[in-house]
Amino acid sequence: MRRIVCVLLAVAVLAGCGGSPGSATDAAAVHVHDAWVKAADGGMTAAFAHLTNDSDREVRITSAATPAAARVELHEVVRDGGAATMRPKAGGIVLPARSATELTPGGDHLMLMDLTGPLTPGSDVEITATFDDGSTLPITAQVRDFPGADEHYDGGHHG
Ligand SMILES: [Cu+2]
Repeated sequence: MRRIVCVLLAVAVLAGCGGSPGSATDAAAVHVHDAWVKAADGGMTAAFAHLTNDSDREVRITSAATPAAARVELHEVVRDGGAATMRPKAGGIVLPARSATELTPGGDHLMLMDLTGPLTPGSDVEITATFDDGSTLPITAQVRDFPGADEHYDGGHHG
């Protein structure tokens, strides 16, 4: 009898973890690879990474924060005419089920606004990404020299 109770308890504990290991929250479903930030003396810069969503559902990054910047915006790059312009991405960054998403120069990225200090190559920046369900994913991004990612920022202005 005691043995049966123990087994039932074990099952209850597993069920309490969501039943699907590693994807109980949106953040737990996502893995980060090769995260990096473009080196900058101040002002703004961008962070990039490879993100994989290993779950069977779409998840969405809705905000991000870092001690290295006053605030972080989620940006997309749009081409109007020849010029590439970046702007806040409406609704955040969507990571489709069972797929990889790249935050890359010329594409979606995390924009670090009003840096609190210079970001020098070789150092690390800790970024926290927050998902639609409120779960958070810590991202360690390595600072690198990079000559591109200089898209014009329209600052949300229109016209
Ligand atoms: Cu940007």
